[in-house]
Amino acid sequence: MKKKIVLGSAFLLVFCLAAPLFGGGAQSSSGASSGSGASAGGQVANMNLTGYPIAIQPVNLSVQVVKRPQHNRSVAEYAYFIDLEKKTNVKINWVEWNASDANDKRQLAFATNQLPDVFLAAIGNMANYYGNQGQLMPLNDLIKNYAPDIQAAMQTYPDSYGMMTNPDSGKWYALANMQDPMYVYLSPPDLYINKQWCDNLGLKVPVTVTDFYNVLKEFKAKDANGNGNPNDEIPFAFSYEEGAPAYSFTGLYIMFFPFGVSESNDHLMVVNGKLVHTFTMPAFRDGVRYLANLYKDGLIDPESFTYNRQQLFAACQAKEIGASIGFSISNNYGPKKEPEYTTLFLKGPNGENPLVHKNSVVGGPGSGPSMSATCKIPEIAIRWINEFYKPELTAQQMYGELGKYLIPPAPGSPYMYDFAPVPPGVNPDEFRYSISNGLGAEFYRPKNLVPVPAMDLDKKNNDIIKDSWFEKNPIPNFVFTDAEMNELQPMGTAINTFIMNTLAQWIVKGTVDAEWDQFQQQFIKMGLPRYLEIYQTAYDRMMAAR
Ligand SMILES: [Ca+2]
Ligand SMILES: [Ca+2]
Repeated sequence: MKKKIVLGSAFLLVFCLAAPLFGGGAQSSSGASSGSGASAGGQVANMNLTGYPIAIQPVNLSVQVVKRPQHNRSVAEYAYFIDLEKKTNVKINWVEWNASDANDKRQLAFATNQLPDVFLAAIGNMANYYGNQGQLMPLNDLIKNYAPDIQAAMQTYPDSYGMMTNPDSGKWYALANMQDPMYVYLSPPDLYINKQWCDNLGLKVPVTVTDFYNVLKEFKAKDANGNGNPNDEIPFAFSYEEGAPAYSFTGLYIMFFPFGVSESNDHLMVVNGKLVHTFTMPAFRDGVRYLANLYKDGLIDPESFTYNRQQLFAACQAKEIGASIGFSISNNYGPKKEPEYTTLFLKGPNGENPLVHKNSVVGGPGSGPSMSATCKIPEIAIRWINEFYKPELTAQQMYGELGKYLIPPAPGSPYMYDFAPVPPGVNPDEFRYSISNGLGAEFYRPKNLVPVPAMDLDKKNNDIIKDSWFEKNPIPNFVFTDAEMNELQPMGTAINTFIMNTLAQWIVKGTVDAEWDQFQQQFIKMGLPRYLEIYQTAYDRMMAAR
């Protein structure tokens, strides 16, 4: 049984749009149409199976990308895309969507079936759904026949097969994001503390959650920053949610790790081979009690429950905040305060090792490029997408054309490319966005492509420290059938809203013990057993396919 997924107001517009939105397809520059295309004869005849140009007669392809606020020009203007067009004979009509409304535009495009030929940006976990509706092109044979570099990448990162394979049909409707583990943050955010304040008060840097509590109490009671005012220190701040019933990017969930709960936004752990919801675990309740204690004693900034990440960073830089959560100390505190802070790797109340959630290396369903079923030149399109799985193009589209930021490797360098020093006073990220589309299409980064960027080094080193504490059975990115997805989506939204609201209340009001049993009963009534059953079915299927 297939239920329609409601796409909001998009359906209302179905009948208003008749003309094709995207000028893709098989028109050659000489004006000759190459016909119905997708059949082997037409386009393969206009294509070199290897080498360049890809298309013998020039062809047009419409390609959607996401444009972020940092991108200061059209994708068409980047030097490596101008080169690519000359080299391949594939003229691109770029369809650039702003990150802020890309979701709405994508939903509208699928609702009206007015689709660009290629989605270079990830279309996300609806890929299998759209594929089952016949709106996306199955890629299995195209990749096997025409895309040797994509095939090689998949063999190097074999988890991609599980993420790409549609459980309903076995078809691949979208590629998966494949980045070598050397470039991926394996662990969630970190906890930072002002070591200077500890020194000022003659305190050791905390090791356990109990130490952390005691140090925050001292920060509050005393003049930790030494400015003569004992009352201007805010001991601890974070960002709880950001516009969704989920932990923010700089999430509080890491505070459950010392209690033996590898909490994440899936709220799932594998215990004896079975998935368990963290909000049902006594150890999770211990963590809530601890956080409620911090709140009761005035150690948590109440604004932590309303800050988004930018507001948290601004507060950390403008106010006197002793501890906070983030991905880099300089992001949170700015370069001026950065030297005062250090990263904490908190252990449990009695010195137990933490249990740290481990992020997946290969992205979930729909995390890589895909092709619409209306693409008239699929063989040429897949050869064009294949170019992004070569080091040369993937490096340039992340870091700009060769010779500016990205440079050939120094003799003896282990990397395929190195970085040039950025001009003095220029932020490396701003510099690279001026010459590349950067984040907009970051879906393939093989091992040793470039050195780990400087801004990621601390985080990567923290991952190494946490290595032995990672959960032994990490939660994968889940792949669902259409039927599972239709049942899960409304249930998941209701459950996540319920639990995230409840957790905030438990911390602020200290009511977790009074409400725990009633909460568990209500959780069951909301469908928790069925919810876990669907996840367990998907999990077992994925483990069996390994
Ligand atoms: Ca104080
Ligand atoms: Ca002070």
